[in-house]
Amino acid sequence: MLNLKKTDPEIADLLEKEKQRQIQGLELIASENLVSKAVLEVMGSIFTNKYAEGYPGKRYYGGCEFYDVAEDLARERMKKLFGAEHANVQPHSGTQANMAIYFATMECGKDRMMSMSLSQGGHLSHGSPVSFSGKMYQVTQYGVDLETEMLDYGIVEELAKKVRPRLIVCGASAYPRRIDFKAFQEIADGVGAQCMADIAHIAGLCATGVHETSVGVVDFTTTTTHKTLRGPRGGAILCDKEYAQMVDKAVFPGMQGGPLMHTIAAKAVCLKEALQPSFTEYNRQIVKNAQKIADVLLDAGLRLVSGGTDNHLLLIDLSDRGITGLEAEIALGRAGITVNKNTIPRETRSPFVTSGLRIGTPAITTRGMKEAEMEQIGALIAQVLRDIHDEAVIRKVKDEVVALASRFPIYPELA
Ligand code: DSN
Repeated sequence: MLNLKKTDPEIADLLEKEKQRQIQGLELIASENLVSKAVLEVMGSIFTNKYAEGYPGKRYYGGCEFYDVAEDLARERMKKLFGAEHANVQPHSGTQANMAIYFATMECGKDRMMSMSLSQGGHLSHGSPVSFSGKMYQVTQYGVDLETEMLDYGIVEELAKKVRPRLIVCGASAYPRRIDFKAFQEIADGVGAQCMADIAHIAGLCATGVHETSVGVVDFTTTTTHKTLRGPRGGAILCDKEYAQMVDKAVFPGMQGGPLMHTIAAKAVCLKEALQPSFTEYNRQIVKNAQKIADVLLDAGLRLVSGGTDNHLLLIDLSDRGITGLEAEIALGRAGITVNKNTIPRETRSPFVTSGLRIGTPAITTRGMKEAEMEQIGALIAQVLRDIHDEAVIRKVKDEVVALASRFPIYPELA
């Protein structure tokens, strides 16, 4: 970073501090991961210098010959990884991938959609009133069954029959259980709707068969590339050939201008990594790790939403502990454990305060941690949550976190 240090010492200093935070801490935010050095290299490369509006072979700028190859590689690898007929790798983010499908399938200001509510596990871009999606479409939301805290497909079907939406969205940001994509498509078919699955959180699990895939099952699949797929921050869309043209048109020129070609090239790299057999083992371990932390927390007397997890994340319900998600997030953060506060079913607090904590294992699994380390991490979380004001415990946990993290370097040469 010699040039950066000379040009902008303030940013260089922040980068150094953030490097130390990542090296010394435990990243348990369910939507985050640690990319490979190869992905980092492409993200910081001269591919960032170019405009390439359009698609491979049909660009609105000259000089795109190498970008065409890079984007084709990303598309082909995406199709291969998911067994999809068509892939669009241009969306800048998961939200923009979702937006493209809304543009492709619904008339703005008129059409109805159905989706999971944010407070019960859905995503902001699935029709929350504060997002473009809630402002541009008529949205009806389903939640989980409040007893089981799991999806009840009968309730979703009843609602769909009443609402008669054009699009049913499934997929979630804070749902620890399996999602039955086939059931969602059948419900959509039954009411003449189309179905979109946002698999951003579980994309790696779906690609490797650790969770049933939505690709080839529902009409449209959207994802991010930076969560369990372990790539650069960005989005992508998968669908059958019959929808290829409408999806591509909705992304460009419908919703975006120039694609971020350094990101698309980095997507190609992460997808090549994801096509290796070790990626399946990695995703299996993510789930084993989440289940191990869940067991430790349950043994420590904490309540988990739905009682456990089938995927990469778990939600702790703190409502009987006399502390909020916000307070718990801050206390754990001071101990070097990064998590995020999260709403839970039957939430009574605001999304900025919350009664829950979301914990995920993709990043610590990337570091090579397994069940033994999960035992330790679960115990450390439980110790902090027992009394978030106990400074001696926070200091002791922080020391243990730093020691544990140092045994599993993220980029060994940076340590
Ligand atoms: N907001 C992200 C998450 O943390 O789940 C998803 O986009």
